[in-house]
Amino acid sequence: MKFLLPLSLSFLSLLSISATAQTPTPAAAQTSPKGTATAKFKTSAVCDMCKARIEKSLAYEKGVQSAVLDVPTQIVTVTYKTDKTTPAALRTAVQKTGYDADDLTADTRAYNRLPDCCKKTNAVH
Ligand SMILES: [Cu+2]
Repeated sequence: MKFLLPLSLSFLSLLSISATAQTPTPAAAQTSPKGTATAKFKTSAVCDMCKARIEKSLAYEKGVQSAVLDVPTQIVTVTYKTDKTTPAALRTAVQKTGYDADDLTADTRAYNRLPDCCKKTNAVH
């Protein structure tokens, strides 16, 4: 009977994963419940300082509810109010912070002000 325990445990965790996955996000969501949507785009962030810098500047953007950057993948996930801002405006905010956003290139002056460790010529670290 012992061998059944791990099995039923993993079955339970599978169940709870699918239960939570159902609720909020149809991946490329355009209209989630309260007029919010989620945008994801690739940045040129290379370290935790970049992460903090980008998340902070996005947090100050009008209409942004949350911004989370994943350093290993360089992808920032932004939840925003659709009546206050657009993915294009969010990408521009990232550019002005000194980072690329998808195919948009970082604002040169902001980029030049970044510390050396945050230059995009560095590997993610
Ligand atoms: Cu950095």
